[in-house]
Amino acid sequence: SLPIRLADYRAPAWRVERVELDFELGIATTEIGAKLLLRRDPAQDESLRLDGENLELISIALDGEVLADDAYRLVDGGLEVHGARDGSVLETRVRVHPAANTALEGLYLSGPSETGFLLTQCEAQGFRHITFFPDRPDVQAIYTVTLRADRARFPVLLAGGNPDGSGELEDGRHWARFVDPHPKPAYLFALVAGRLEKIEQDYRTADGRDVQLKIWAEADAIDRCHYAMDALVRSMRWDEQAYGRNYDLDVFHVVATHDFNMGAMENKGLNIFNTKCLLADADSSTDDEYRRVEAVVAHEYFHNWSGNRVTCRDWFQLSLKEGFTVYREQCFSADMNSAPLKRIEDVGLLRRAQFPEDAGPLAHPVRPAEYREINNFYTATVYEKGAELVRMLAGKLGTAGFRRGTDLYFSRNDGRAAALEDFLAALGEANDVDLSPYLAWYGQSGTPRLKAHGHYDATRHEYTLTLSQHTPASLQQPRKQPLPIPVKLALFGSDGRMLPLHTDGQTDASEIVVVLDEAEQCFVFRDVPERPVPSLLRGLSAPAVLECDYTPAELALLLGHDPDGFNRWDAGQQLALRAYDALRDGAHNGAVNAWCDTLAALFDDARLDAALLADLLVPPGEIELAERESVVDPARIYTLRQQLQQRLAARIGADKLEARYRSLAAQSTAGIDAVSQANRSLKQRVLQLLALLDPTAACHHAATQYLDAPSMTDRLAALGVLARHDAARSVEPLVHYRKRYASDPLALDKWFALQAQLPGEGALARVQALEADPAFTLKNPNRARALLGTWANGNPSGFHRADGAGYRLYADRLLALDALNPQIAARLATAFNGWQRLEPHRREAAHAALASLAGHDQLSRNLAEIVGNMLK
Ligand code: DPP
Ligand code: ZN
Repeated sequence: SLPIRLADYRAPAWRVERVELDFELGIATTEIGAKLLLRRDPAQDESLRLDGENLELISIALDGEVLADDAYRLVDGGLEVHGARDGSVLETRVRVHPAANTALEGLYLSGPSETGFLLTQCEAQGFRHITFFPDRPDVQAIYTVTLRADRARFPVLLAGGNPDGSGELEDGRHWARFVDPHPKPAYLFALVAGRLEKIEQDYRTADGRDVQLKIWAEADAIDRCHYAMDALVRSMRWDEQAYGRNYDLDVFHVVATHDFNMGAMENKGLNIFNTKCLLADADSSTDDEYRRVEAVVAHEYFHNWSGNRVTCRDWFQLSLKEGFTVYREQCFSADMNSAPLKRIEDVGLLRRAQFPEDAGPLAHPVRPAEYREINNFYTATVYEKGAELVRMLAGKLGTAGFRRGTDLYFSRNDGRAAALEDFLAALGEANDVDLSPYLAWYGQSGTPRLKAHGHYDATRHEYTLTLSQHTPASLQQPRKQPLPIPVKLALFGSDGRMLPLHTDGQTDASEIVVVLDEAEQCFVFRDVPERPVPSLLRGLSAPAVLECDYTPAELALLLGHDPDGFNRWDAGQQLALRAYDALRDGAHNGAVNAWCDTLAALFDDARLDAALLADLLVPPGEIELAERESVVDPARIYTLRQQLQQRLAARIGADKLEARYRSLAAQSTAGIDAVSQANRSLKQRVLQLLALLDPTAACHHAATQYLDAPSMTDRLAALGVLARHDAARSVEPLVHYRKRYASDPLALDKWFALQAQLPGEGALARVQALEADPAFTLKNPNRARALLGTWANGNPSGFHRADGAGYRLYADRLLALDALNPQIAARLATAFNGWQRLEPHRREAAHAALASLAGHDQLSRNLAEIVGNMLK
């Protein structure tokens, strides 16, 4: 297939003003009638062309007349109709087969045929699997949807919009109708039909609308939806307060399914969630999962304005809604929890997932220039880097200025399909600043390297900071241009206190932002009493990699003294990288000692937040470490990182670790309040460190903790330590867990994932054994991700075996998965990212596996694009 290019965008020649859909629902077969009121762009004279895939056309009529065979033509991927004019009404009737739809795109069945329910997933292009339609986001229509089905088999019938009647039909069937008054693109259409239970709550918006909130799930899951409801109410309030955005329908439905390609989907008035991102309870969910539920519920709710009321002109603008909504969700989570911890989590994800993507063969700009399969562009770059770009703009405008800008953006673009330029224009105009230079960030891939060099003139008391930037070339963009990089900075004195800053423009702040918008620039600070230690790119003020010639002692000073938790953590991460390098190169121990000594002192600091301490005690992960190597040996990286942590554990000392563990364990509760979560987080980290020094003692604690655990977080933490340090002793609890949670798919996913993560060459055999477990299936995306995805993405030393056997098995599974679900196959295939930098044996084996995949002629467009880019 040919690539689709941003540069080729043209407004639609045909629009749909209203659409009436009629579903005759059945598990094996569903029939769909569609009635489209068409509008033609007078400036274009193309004949009508509608998208449609895997649709069996039963009948077609134009303006009430059945169409003759030569008046329409079924073509690859759609339908051409002759004779339509502005105001014409096209009626089609098609047949689809939900139970046979394993791709989980369009209308499909969740669960077994006898008991499961029907649902839809339309983003990005699923609607064309439901009916013939101009399936593009700049075609926005008013939807009237009527559902008909057997009442006993499908007691609950839901679609987006407001309810507009329901009733009985003959033969035990019933119907329900929904009207959505807000014009929307087809990707936001949704329906759900089946046996579902609900919880509900009334909500009154700030502008006075009464809304019924309903969360729906199957009987075994409905009791675990209360936390999501709580998060939904808090999200709705927050959006009213932070952005002045009110909800705009009389009902808001949320439905949970175990079978979902994504995390969740923001369909208008009918959000659909992967259970993984919706269910939460103390017995089966970890603290991370609680936070994830809160964040995803907020994310999908926030889309009602950033995505639905203002949608995207075309899929190249995907980050217009996703980057902005991720940013909104990040701020909400920061407000609900701890801002520094949230920032640590988000920057960790950015460095682990987005930076490697941006440096490898799949690199693409936040606004890609072309794609073959849009589903491959729901990436860390579009989401996470996109959110960082919004954060930069928000930082530049300040809270009040950013709000002025988003108010203008929403009011000016309400009901429209917008482009990224519209977003920057509104933010800029509302604040009288020209933000157009920031557009360059959206069009250029790669992570800029920011180099910093400081010079102190002791006689003039002047400090000169020279900043320079460089973005490594990529295949598509051999020449990168300088970008505007806001660098938030502070200067520290040798006593660890922040120095007041005096520049030409400003005075006396202790933290300022300078913007580097050329390849190199100098910034001068006056009245600096001593040679300062600069703290740069604070809060990660731009998605860049900082390269600064700090001494270990300078980083240790920042790690020990920075009043801001995130910046303290970030200094610690940089120092840990130095320590890692020293260990690897057999160099002088200065950095290792500085890192260990500073953390050992902080370990004893009773004022430090326990959750922050837990994060400080973790060095950068294996993927981040691999990013800095030109020749990657994952086994060696794993070993060195273990050694580094061992040094830290030894420096703190077994006695102190043991004592801290005991005191934290004595305070364990089942609560999900911040204090209880912090306790669990630190307790887990302390136990892991203890296990590196004294595995026998740690496993003894872990065995007890597994049995007594009042929460899933504690239970899994204990299981993880046992499985890593005493395989024999872990057998019994693993069997116990498997039995205890046999009927809880989400808890079983964690059981698969925990074992898939165990390091070393034995991982392959373990994965194969787990594939034989009766609960394993490639048909469920969560299960496939839990075992295969965790192994390939979250266990570098286990996946990258020197003999390449891991790659061969994985390529095999990708092929099998591709025949079922191309979106998931393509997503999992990205685990090969970075293969070109592997040491020669592994590189050759990875290349062979990729080449054998590329040689198959039945690959989906999804998988073919990823594999093809990987081999470019
Ligand atoms: N459901 C996905 C999300 O909310 C795609 N829109 O990010
Ligand atoms: Zn989203």
